[in-house]
Amino acid sequence: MKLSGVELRRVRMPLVAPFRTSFGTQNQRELLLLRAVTSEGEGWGECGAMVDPLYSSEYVDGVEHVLRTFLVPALLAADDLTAHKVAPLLAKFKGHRMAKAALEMAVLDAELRAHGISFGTALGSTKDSVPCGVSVGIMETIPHLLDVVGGYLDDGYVRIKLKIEPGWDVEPVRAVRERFGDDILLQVDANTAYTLSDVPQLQRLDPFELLLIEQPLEEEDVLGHAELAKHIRTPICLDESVVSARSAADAIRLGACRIVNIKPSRVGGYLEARRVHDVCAAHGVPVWCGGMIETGLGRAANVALASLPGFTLPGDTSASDRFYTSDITEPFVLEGGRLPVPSGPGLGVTPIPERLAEVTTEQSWLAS
Ligand code: OSB
Ligand code: MG
Repeated sequence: MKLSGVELRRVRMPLVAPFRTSFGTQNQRELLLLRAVTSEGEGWGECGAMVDPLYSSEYVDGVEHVLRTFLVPALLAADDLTAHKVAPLLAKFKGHRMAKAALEMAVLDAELRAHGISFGTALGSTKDSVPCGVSVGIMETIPHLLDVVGGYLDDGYVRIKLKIEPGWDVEPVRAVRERFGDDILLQVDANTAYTLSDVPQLQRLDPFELLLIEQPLEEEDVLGHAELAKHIRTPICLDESVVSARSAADAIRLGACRIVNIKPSRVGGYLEARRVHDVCAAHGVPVWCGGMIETGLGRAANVALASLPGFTLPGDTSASDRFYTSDITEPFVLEGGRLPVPSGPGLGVTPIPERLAEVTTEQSWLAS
């Protein structure tokens, strides 16, 4: 396969409600989409990066620059391109995993569409639908939080994840347990908002039988998580700290986590995400699929990944209407708490041209 060019599209989509995490509040999602045009046909990629480098060091303008200057030219120069060659061809450029992930996704989609194989089949899917959880932002008040959580439970979500930060942790968890009982699957995500001096406060979460606490400490503090694990009963799950299959293996070996959140964008793509899954499975470590407020394109690929056998916990693979009134693909709709794994070639979904045009704010074409 020969890459003829890549179309970069910056899109802006309003969110149904502001989404607040410990690192900031989002009112809209601005992201980069890629359309790879190859000798075998075209494919779509979506980049997980946000406008500001608050979740990780990558951000939309930076991604666009590194794609334009280094990553896309390196692939345009390759004569016999396959999705599995993307990471090796880009390996000399350090970091920029989200940019690399988006490019590999577009090439993989083109390749799979050309061969009539779905993402799920290519990655090793073992089921045709996946159970879904939902990530719930930090709210102004407890009553509002309870309304929102109640709404998601009515929708059928099988697992609730509460975003937490110092000052919004034990009380919201207690309130949700009191209102909805001990049987709901409940977990929390701190997005690095705590330090080891918060051990006493984090111990106060122990009685609530949470499934896990996600990324309490900073990204580089893997040893700190291993230390924290000795003092709290809630299982620690890493998100930001796991950037590759190797770092997942190291974190497990150090005792820093008992569960891993796999986000393909964070680890450099769907092929590395599968390797993270494999490493975790080999160690008996459950994984689940995280999210980056994806459009229907990224959501399709995430649902496919979440249908691999090691994904034994519900992911942040919520329906399109969790974030968007109107998606750019046919929307993903929750049925009995599950989403169907797309079975068509490649992603199995394609942007609806009029919808894509509506949300596109900038467009450019990169070719040699
Ligand atoms: O930490 O999982 C996270 C969204 C943006 C950045 C980081 C995170 C999140 C979420 C939402 O929690 C996940 C989703 O449903 O897309
Ligand atoms: Mg997280």
